[in-house]
Amino acid sequence: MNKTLRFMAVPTLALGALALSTAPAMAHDGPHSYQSTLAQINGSSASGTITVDVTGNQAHAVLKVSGLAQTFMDAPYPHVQHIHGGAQGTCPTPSVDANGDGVISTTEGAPSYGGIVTTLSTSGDTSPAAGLDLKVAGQGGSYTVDRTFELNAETKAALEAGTAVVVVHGLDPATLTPAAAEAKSDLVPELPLAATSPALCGTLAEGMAMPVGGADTGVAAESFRDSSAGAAALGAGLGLVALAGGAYVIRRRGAAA
Ligand SMILES: [Cu+2]
Repeated sequence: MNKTLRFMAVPTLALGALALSTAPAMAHDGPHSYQSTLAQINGSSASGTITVDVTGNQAHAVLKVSGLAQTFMDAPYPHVQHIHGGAQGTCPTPSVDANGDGVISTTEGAPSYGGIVTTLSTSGDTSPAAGLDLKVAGQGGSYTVDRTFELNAETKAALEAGTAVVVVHGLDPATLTPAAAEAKSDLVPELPLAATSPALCGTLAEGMAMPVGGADTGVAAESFRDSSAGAAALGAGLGLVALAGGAYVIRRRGAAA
């Protein structure tokens, strides 16, 4: 953990300076609402939704997930989770699994969704510096993270360009091949590959009430929405209810045993 923190300290300073230098350039600022229904990657059976409401440089994000890996070393599983941005604005497909281990690692997915621009932490720092801090990661299989924070320039630009992608990390090693379950993380060698690999992914697209801004990348964002967002939004509502019911049954059974 110490090693990680020290490693992250330098990019923080650099990003802070960048944010200061570019933030004033963005002035047009009515409220905007971005949403995504998160898709499963790497064989996860989770589901999730996120809304990010933006007014000026203020963001209000509500992330709801369920069905993620629940425990890690007898403790609630820490799911690091971020808004990535600045790349293609897409979620990676199995074709990017360069080393053929059956897992799309965070690094293998980066050409699709880019680097971390915001950490969807449970408290405190929401900058990329908190990206691998397990103490402020989502905890357990199902939870809601509701945060209001100052939007940095990179995240704002990614939202406006349609390249902002929400990624929730952390797989159940039992669902991977034995070799992949034993492999070390591509990000933090002290952690297993499963801990940092993506489980849920979704591109943030601007919601119905607001006109879509970006001319260049608006096409990609719109086609994503058309293909999945409408039907998925309806399906997710029903699916979340079903999942919540299932989790309750499992807990009751566990408690009785
Ligand atoms: Cu991430």
